[in-house]
Amino acid sequence: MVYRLTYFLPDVDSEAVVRNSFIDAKPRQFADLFEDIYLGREEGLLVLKRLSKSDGHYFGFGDKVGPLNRKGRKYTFWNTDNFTHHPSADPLYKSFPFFIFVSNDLETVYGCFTDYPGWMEIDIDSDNNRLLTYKIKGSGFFQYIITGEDIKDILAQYINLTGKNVAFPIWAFGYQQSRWSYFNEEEVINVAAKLREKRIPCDVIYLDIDYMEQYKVFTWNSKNFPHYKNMLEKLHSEGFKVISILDPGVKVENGYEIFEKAKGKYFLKDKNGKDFEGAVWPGRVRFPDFRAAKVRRWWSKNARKYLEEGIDGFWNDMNEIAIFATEKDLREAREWLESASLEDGINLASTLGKIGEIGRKGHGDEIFHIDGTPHWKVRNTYGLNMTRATSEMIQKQHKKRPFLITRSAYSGIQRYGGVWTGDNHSWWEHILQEVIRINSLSLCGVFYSGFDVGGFGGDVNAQMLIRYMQLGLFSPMFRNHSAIGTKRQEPWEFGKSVENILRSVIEYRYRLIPYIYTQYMVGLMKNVPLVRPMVYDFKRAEALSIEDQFMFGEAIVVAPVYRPDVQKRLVWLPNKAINIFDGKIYKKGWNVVDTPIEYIPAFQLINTAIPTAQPQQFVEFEKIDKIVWNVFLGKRAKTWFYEDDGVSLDYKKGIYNLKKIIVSDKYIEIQTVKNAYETRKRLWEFRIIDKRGEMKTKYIEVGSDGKYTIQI
Ligand code: MIG
Repeated sequence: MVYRLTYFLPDVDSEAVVRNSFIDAKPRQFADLFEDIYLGREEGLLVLKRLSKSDGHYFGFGDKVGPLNRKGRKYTFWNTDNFTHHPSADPLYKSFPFFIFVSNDLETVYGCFTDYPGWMEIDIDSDNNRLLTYKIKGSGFFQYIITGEDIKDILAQYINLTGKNVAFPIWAFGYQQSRWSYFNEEEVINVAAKLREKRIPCDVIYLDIDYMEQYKVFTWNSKNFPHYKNMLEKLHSEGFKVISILDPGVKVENGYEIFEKAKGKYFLKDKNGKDFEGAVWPGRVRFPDFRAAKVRRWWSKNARKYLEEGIDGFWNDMNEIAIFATEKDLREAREWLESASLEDGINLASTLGKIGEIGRKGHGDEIFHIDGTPHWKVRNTYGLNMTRATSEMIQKQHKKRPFLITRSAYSGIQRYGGVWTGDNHSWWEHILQEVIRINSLSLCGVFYSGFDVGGFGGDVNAQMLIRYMQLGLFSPMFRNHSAIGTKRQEPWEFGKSVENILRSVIEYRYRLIPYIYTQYMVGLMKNVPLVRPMVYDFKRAEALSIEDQFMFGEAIVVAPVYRPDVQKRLVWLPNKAINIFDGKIYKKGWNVVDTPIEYIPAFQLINTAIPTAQPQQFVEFEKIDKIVWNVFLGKRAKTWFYEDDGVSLDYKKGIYNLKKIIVSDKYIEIQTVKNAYETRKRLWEFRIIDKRGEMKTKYIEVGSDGKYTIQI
């Protein structure tokens, strides 16, 4: 059940909640969970709750860094371009003020979504006193308390409240190559050619800010991309998709069409009602007010031209909003420096520090939306509404699945697109950190997420790149991306032997495409994320406190390597399992496993079946003519096989093909549950491995429809 608590009527709507699937309630109804012990209205609103029952774990909060269990710390929700993700960096790019509490005895579970799009702080018992503190700058908020069976149930209800994930196209599950920047069309084409020549599978190539003329949004740099249409055509003919970056800041320049059209009409305002100005890449810019529907329509019309010319999707960057400085900031900074002297000592340090912080302060008080709403009340939804603009256009007008990722987001973003975690680093520590972040994003309803594989900032080395890539294989979005000025990290950058390892890592991803796509699409229908913490599937004490392993779909336990030169690592298995790379069988419970450089520990649980295919150079599902099922069998395995056109929104109308597969020690049964999408006939090979590691092989031809049974 979803209950809504009202802590004074809010004067802004985040638009995160799309369904009235809740019941209005009073805090005292939750006496078994918590008790409201204080409500204060000093400089905003402060609510204190004392936990009634037991101690426990708190999961969620999206892209926040730190441990998977969010307990013992205070978090700020105020979307910020915060690019050094040290262990306590906060606030970050996104705001997902949703957590799921699980008591240590696993008996009590509930979700808590505090829906407020302005500045907010949530303190999860940092005093170790069973206290939860919610503080907003603003007059009121709604809080949704979700009760239910378990994490799965709570998450499904949260998604029911905030909206279903829109499906990504199937090619979004292929490997993706990016760099800030591939500077001109030759470079883009060379990277693409090299991938094909070296037979390193890849589906997507990215264009970063340098494809634009002076960083002007909706332009092409005519010197470096004079024949961009030919470039796009060539890339498409070789099976690549191309994603270009969109930054919200529109350059102030007379005669620049986008600017001319929007000035005085579509931009955020300053306190005098003039268009607000700041500095980002292009220099002086103004920012579209994406909260207004007319602005979203104008923006998406421009984006549409890009799509018509052959761009396949967008990554929405700098939309926290990131602002390097305003005129006022510069004036102030000059004054500070003017009056500074060496004698200031500590004050000099803080003056310089203050100047360094200008880009992160958010300018909430200085910006106003077209309808008069101060920016600080709705800031956290800016990136969401920017993404919504293009997403609604692509879904409604093109009737296609949007490929849209965004750096800044708020709860509900899953209706419009996915996210990446922003500017991580080539640091060992960030491998584990990204595991935690994508798992936490899943628990906030975002099923398509990714991180810069290899690390964005800093120089990666061979071993770290391998470990990063091996984790990327098991994340929803598998994209290698790095920053300007850092060591290059395309798969061939570290010599032949590393290239060979990385090729086989990427090939393994393509082997898994039938599994990944089925798990993702069936997951979408059932509101089950592709990537999830162990405790999501296994309600056991061990699982509750594991943050360095996770489930990739229903069958695979992934145990990344996140330190250099590791020889072995500890893995907890909820059941007997087989290493998917080397076939070694492990017992249920704690195991010490080898970590050779060629692969990270990943295990198929007993009584599961994984459909695989021969790796392709890019995803072409309809061309797959054989499915190899890897079955690790105790008594009985049951699973699904899903297929559709991979790109349209028809799946929402039920236009797909779904088969139910049961493998037991006596027979295999395949049943077509839905045949609304016609599939080709394929050979299905079942490789059934039993507990002792012995394998039996069976073949069946499977068509679009029908029921198939064979004896073993
Ligand atoms: O602050 O467009 O997160 O992926 O390469 C730098 C340049 C701006 C930040 C993005 C990153 C992108 C970069 N951008």
